[in-house]
Amino acid sequence: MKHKVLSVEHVGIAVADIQSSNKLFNEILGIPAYKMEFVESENVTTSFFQVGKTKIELLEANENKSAIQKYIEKKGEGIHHIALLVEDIKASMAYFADKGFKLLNSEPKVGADNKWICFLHPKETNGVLVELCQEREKR
Ligand code: CMX
Repeated sequence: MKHKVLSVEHVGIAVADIQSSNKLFNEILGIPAYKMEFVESENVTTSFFQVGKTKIELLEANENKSAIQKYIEKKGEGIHHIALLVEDIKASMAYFADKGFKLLNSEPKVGADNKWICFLHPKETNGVLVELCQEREKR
């Protein structure tokens, strides 16, 4: 398999209070979140809104160790990452490793919404944290 991006799967937004942000994004998008989920591997609570073929993910930190807590302390609330749905996450990880990109995990890890995920360091991607993701049942 080769590295192939299928779509922008979601845009992740760091928020301080997910309950009030759920209400806000319900107003903005005209639809409620279709799910809320605690992601153990990342220490975050997430909610997802389906907007056409893509999604918006809200992320609230569960404890100080969380990447989201650190991000909000440093930069405030806002767009945290862009997730690309790839055909084969291992092939995409090999592709980026081969090109010298810094992968933030050496193996795909379990992320929110039933995905395998891997991040690329934002310092090498124009300051944008890029998440690669793949549906778990397709692996
Ligand atoms: N987008 C853009 N830049 C970011 C960033 C983000 N989301 N998070 C951190 N940075 C910047 C920092 O501000 C810092 O910039 P400066 O050097 O200019 O100050 C730089 O990246 C490096 O920061 P760092 O101190 O080396 O590293 P951090 O401890 O802040 O960690 C990162 C940054 C990206 C390595 C870490 O947040 C990480 O591993 N992220 C992947 C996991 C994750 O984000 N999980 C939460 C979401 C999970 C989900 O979707 O469910």
